Amino acid sequence: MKRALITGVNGQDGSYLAELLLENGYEVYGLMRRKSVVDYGNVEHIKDKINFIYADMQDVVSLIRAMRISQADEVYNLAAQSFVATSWDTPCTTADIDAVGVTNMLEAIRVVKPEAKFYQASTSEMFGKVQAIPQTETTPFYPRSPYGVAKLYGYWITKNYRESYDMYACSGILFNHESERRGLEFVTRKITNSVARIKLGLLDHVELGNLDAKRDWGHSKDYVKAMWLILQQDKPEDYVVATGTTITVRDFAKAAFKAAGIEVEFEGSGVDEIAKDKATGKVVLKVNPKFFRPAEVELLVGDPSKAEKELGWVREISFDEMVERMVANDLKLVEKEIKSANL
Ligand code: F7E
Repeated sequence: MKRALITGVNGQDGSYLAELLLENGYEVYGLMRRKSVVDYGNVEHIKDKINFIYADMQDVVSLIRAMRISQADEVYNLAAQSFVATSWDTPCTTADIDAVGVTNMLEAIRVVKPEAKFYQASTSEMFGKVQAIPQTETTPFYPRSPYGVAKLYGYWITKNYRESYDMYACSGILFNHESERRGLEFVTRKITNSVARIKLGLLDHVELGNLDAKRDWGHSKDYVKAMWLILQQDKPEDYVVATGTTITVRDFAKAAFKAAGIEVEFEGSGVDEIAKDKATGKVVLKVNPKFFRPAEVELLVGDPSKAEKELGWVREISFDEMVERMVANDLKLVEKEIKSANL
């Protein structure tokens, strides 16, 4: 039986990956940070099948302990301060976790079990102000946020440990991936949850930032399969994981409203842009500059050819299906909320 250690196990990706590894007969270990209230997050439904170890990415001793306990054959480093906007508020913590934290994990592996395979959750945010379209494994990086800069360190230190110590250490450069389990602060889930609230009468309108930003959006469940495949190869290499298509935030919102049966039309521009419900004329979306970022990543679109060819990775959930699933899930959650509050 293979043993896997997942950092960030209770996040969106950690939960889908834990499900996948359990289905494949792995013994799964997950890092937990101590909090006064225990929160299993997205793994509540499988918490009895996961061996939790208290540890912290900023505490290398705790990571060494986690490696000793788990004796992991595969380590998936998904723990991160992953919200780009917050990285301007907490740049140092972001660097401690997303950059130095990677070295901490690699050192723990090197000390306890150097033959263990290591997956680093690298990100399309490293491409930032893109130097080529679409972005591939050889596109130069130009990060645009403290998050992107920290992640770039994580990418390079992973490559460096591979080259310095001959470790099986590699990165998946994953483009945006979303799901029903996405945190509410990310734009996709903020939109689908707000759409559900608008549809069910709990909210007038949603306020968003830059509607022109373009992202390459896939479903997390498909992307964790790529993580696993990356660690099943003969040679450790880095891979771009993406859909190859790009969509604006505006069009994501349009698709989400449509999935809830609301046709919207946009009018105005810049900070005055709004969207109205075509049937009622009511304003359901406004722009609020509060959500603009100090530096923006305007366009991301990845080329997944290498992953498709070498890993045999295929994406199964289309953009439309993903949006429909997210909206249906949020409608259900909001209905439940209404029932339990007797609204
Ligand atoms: O923003 C724009 C915002 O926060 C997407 C993380 O998983 O993917 C994610 O990073 C876009 C940006 O994700 C709002 O300005 C407009 O252009 O959903 P997001 P992200 O920054 O792309 C990468 C691959 C990661 O690695 C990250 O960890 O949407 N936007 N209006 C907004 N964004 C938010 N959050 N809220 C708004 O109201």
